[in-house]
Amino acid sequence: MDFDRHCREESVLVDVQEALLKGKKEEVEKLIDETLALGLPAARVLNEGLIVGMDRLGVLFKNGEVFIPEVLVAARAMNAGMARLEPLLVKEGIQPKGNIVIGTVKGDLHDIGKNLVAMMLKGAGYRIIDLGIDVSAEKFVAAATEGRADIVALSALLTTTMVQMRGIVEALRSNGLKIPVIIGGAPVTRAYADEIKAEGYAPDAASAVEEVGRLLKG
Ligand code: B1M
Repeated sequence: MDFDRHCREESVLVDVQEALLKGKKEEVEKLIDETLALGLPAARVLNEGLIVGMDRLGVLFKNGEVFIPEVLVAARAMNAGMARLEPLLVKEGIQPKGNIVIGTVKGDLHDIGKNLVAMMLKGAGYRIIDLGIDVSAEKFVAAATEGRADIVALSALLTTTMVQMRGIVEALRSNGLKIPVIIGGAPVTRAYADEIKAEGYAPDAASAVEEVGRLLKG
């Protein structure tokens, strides 16, 4: 009996990863409930189930083996799993890896890419303060201050709105906030990030997770 239970404890975490990769939201929820019924700590379920699953998905996405629809569906499943674990994680006193304020810049209504980035970062263990779309420099400054941001993340999809990023970096600095800024979105490049003195740039959601990790280490 104990042996069977031990085997299930090991395999259920792999099942969580697989269900996440397939984007099966209800299956993820059911498996998370099973892990908790087995008495696994929520932090272990998060780290060895959901986060490993998201890491695997990130690699597949980067290599072009899965595409945006699969990532969105998996991200939804991950959010459902996280919602199940969240109250227990708080009880277990697990600290998020850092606070990230994210938003799409003023004048820009595109949010699919920004949401993907936010979901991947959440999956990697960061606390996300999502300001949504059409966000002014003032709102970024206020949220970064109130949310004790470790990173400010800016998304833009239009050549006409990416120019807002410069003003946001300047507004943060002129308010004394030396928080690293990461930028991204289809028209955005590393050269542009360098030009406006944003510390980070990522071309896609999986790279954004790597870049944030690099910025927080540095
Ligand atoms: Co619009 N749109 N759109 N649009 N739209 C584009 C961006 C466009 C390229 C289409 C085209 O003409 N070929 C074009 C921009 C041209 C340009 O400026 N160079 C365009 C235009 C012109 C417009 C309008 C002006 C159209 C009009 O009204 N005349 C208008 C502007 C509205 C506004 O924002 N003020 C408009 C409106 C819309 C919709 C509202 C209809 C809708 C948005 C719905 C929504 O987001 N909820 C829409 C859509 C869907 C698109 C396309 C078709 C798809 C964008 C998308 O979601 N891609 C787009 C054409 C295209 O890209 N093929 C287009 C999928 C998404 C996962 O990718 O957002 O690039 P993406 O995110 C990626 C990376 O960029 C990166 O990671 C993500 C995942 O890998 N990334 C980051 C994004 N943010 C990041 C942040 C990071 C790091 C990485 O760090 C913080």
